[in-house]
Parts: sequence; C-alpha cells; structure tokens
Amino acid sequence: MALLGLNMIATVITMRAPGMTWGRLPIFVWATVSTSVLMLLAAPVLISTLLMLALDRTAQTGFFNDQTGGSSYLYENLFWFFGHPEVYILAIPGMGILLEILPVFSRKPLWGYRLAVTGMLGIAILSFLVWQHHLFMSGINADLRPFYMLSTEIISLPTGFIFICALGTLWKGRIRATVPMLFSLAWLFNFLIGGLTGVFLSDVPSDVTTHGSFFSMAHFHYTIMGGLLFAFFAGIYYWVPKMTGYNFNERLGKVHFWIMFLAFNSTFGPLLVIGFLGMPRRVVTYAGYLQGANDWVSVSAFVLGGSMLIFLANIIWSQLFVRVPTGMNPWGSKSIEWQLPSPVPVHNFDRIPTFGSDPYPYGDDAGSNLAQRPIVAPARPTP
Ligand SMILES: [Cu+2]
Repeated sequence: MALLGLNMIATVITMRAPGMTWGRLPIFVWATVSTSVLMLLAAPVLISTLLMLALDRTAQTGFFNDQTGGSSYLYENLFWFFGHPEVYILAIPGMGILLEILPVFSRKPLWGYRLAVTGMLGIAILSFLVWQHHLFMSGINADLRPFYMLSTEIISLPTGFIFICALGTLWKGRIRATVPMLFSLAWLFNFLIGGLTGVFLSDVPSDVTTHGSFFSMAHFHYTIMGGLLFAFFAGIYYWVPKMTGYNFNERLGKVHFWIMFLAFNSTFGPLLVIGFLGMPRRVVTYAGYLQGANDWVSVSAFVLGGSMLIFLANIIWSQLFVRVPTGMNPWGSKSIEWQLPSPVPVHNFDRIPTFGSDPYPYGDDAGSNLAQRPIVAPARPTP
C-alpha cells in the first residue's frame, strides 16, 4: 500500500502530459495524490504494528503485552494512528469521483477547483492529528482531550470545502438525473448526515455518552457506506461502460439506486436513534422497548443487501447478454478519457496529447458532445 502510494505520487509528479499543469489536473487525480500521501505515511505504521504484534504472539516479545512490561494502550495508539487516516484513504477517492461526475451532469465547470484541492490536501494533512479521538474513553490523559477534540472538529472545515464545491457546481446547473448523478447526489445527503453525526462523536462530553453505542456504528456507516460506497457505485455506472464498451441498463440502475438509497437510510437512520436511546454495539441482547426498531432495521438491512442482486443482474444482463454499445462519449463529458473509443485502445493515444485548458470547459451553451474549447489540443506534429 505504501509503495502504491509512492508510485502514484511519482507518476503524477513526473509523467504528466504536455500542458497538463498542476492547475489542470482532473480533480480525481488530486484525490489520488491526497490518498497516496496518506497511504505512504500511514501504511508503514500499520505494517510495523502488526509485525510487533506477531512478535508478541510468536517470540514472546513484550511490545503490547501488559504482563511483560508492554502497553496495550500503545497498540491502540499505533493502530488508530493508521486507522483514522485509513478512513480518509477510503473517503477521499469518493470525493474525487463525486466532483468529477457533478460537472458532467450539471453542464457547468467544477466550482471552486482550488478550494476542492485545498480541501482534499487539508483533510489528508489534518487526518494525522486526530487519532486520539478514538481513545477519549480509553484512559487518555485528560489534558490531551481538548487538542484532539479541536483538531477533529477542525477537519470539518476542509470537508466543508468539498461540500461547497459540490453545491457551487450544482447551483443553477442543468441537472440530468442519470444513475451516476443519482448516486453522487445521494453521497451529498448521506455524507452530510455522516459528517454532522461525527461532530457529536468528536465532542468529548457527547462522546462519553455515545461511545460504543449504535450511534457511533451508524455514523461510521453513513460516512463509509453512505459516502464511499455510493460514490463507488457512481463511478462504476459512469466509467465501466467506457471500459467494457457496453451500456448499463438505465432502468435497472435506477431501481438499484432507489432501493439501495431508501433501504440504506431506513437501516442506518433508525440505528442512530437506537444508539442515542442507549443500545450498545456488539451485544446480542437488548431492552424490550428496542425490539420493534431492531426488527425494522433487520428487514431494511435485508432489502439493502437484496438491492445488490439487482446490480448483479444488471451486470449480467447488460454486459454479457444485451450489450448495447456505449459509443465514444454517451454522457457528453469533456474529460479526456471520453474523447477516445469505448473500450479505450490498449495504448490510449497514438501520440501523447497536449492540453490547452482545464478538464471542465462546460459553458452555458454546452449541450452537445463537442467542446467549445477542445480539451485535447491538436497533437504535436511529429518531426
Ligand atoms: Cu477517527
């Protein structure tokens, strides 16, 4: 994971095409860079921690064993020094997918490009300063609590930048409710709930009561499943036709989206409430007054799982049997990958393309697939 991050960063620094300045990088590439920084710096900590743990178990060393002079608290710290950045290793690529898709289906340039880049890099840097919010209830030195409470709450700022950029892009746009767009809009709704409930968990007084409850579990699912997984599906519905050359069935995609979106909220929304009412995580039994709500959640969770079967059916139906050709640019995107045939030829371009503008030249009159300002400048003449 660390080497993959290093590879990505080195590739972006050294192998950009002519004209692809830092200010013209597609926002998903910025998301990849931010994620790669996290992978490069966080993964080695996990690897070393697991190595020490393995030595504790096999060679009876005493890193984390309280009986032999080690510290299990040290293990918690090292684990979460990796574990919190890991949350953003999952989340930031989702933000990149979101900000890549919104301009296409709003027919507007990405609003606040620099703000979005600042947001992603800001999240990446700040995510190394917040890990002890997982240890508020683990015997942390009480004097350390305010710092980690503040640093965690400050991370809402760069995350807020991403929301502002998303809303600014949507504002007065000509919205097309395609399947990738629906999943992207659902990201905004779910991740907002995930973010707002996170504030309660980063705040020490309210964390003392909500820690270890279904509230924190539901919060986690709103960020990772409601955020990442919905963006992941947006990316699949958006880019897989480019990879395979065949469209997904739009109607099945919409059925998948609506069942997944409603069932997701019907599962994890009530769990937020149940958690507040005092239901702990990882306990099979619970008070009788929570029975009805738990039944509701269980049924919703099965429906949520069932929605994946619709997705599976769509893959088999549209990619293996019906096979409607995608064409070069079905979404009318201005990004470079859509200026090539689907699927993309093995060596992509015959000649290295040069870039004359940013990747989002959507104007008010942009309705056709033809860019007013072509993103791909004429290839350099070969000598
Ligand atoms: Cu965390």
